[in-house]
Amino acid sequence: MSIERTFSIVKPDAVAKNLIGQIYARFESAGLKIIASKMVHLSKEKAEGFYAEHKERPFFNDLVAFMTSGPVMVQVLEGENAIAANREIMGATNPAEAARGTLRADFANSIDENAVHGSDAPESAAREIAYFFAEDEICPRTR
Ligand code: RTP
Ligand code: MG
Repeated sequence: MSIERTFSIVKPDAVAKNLIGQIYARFESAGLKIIASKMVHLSKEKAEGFYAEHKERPFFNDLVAFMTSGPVMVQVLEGENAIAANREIMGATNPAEAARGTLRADFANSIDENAVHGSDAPESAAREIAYFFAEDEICPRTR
C-alpha cells in the first residue's frame, strides 16, 4: 500500500460530450482524490512535448491534432496505488479491448479518441504532473 499521485487528462472527445462530471465521479467513487485541476486548450507545441515519447510512431501527428482539437481537463489524482488504480478505471487503450465498466469501454469513440489519459509509471507521473502544474497549484488534503 502506498499513497501515490498520478496525472490524468479528460481528452477533447470527452469534454465535447459533456462527460467531465461523470469521469470525475468515477475517480472519486474509486477513492482517488482530485488535488489539482484545470481546463486548458493545448497548443501544438505543448501537445508535442507531452507526447514526445511517441514522436516516431505513425499515429503521432493524428494524436497531436486530436489533442489540440478542443479543450481538455488536466488533473492530479492522489490515492492508494493511484497510478495502477487510474489505469484500471480507464481500461485498455483500445475501447474495443477495454473491460466492461471502464471509462474507455463506456465513453471512448475509438483508439484515437479514447476519452482519457493516465500516467503509466511513477516516473511518467512525476514528469507529467510537473509539465502542467506548479507546486503551488497542487492542494493535498488535510482532511
Ligand atoms: P494514454 O497515454 O493516452 O493514457 O494512453 P495509453 O498509455 O493507453 O496509450 P499510449 O500507448 O501511451 O498511446 C498514447 C495515445 O496515443 C493514441 N494511440 N493511437 N492508432 C494507434 O495505434 C494508437 N495507439 C495509441 C491513443 O489515443 C493513446 O491513448
Ligand atoms: Mg500512455
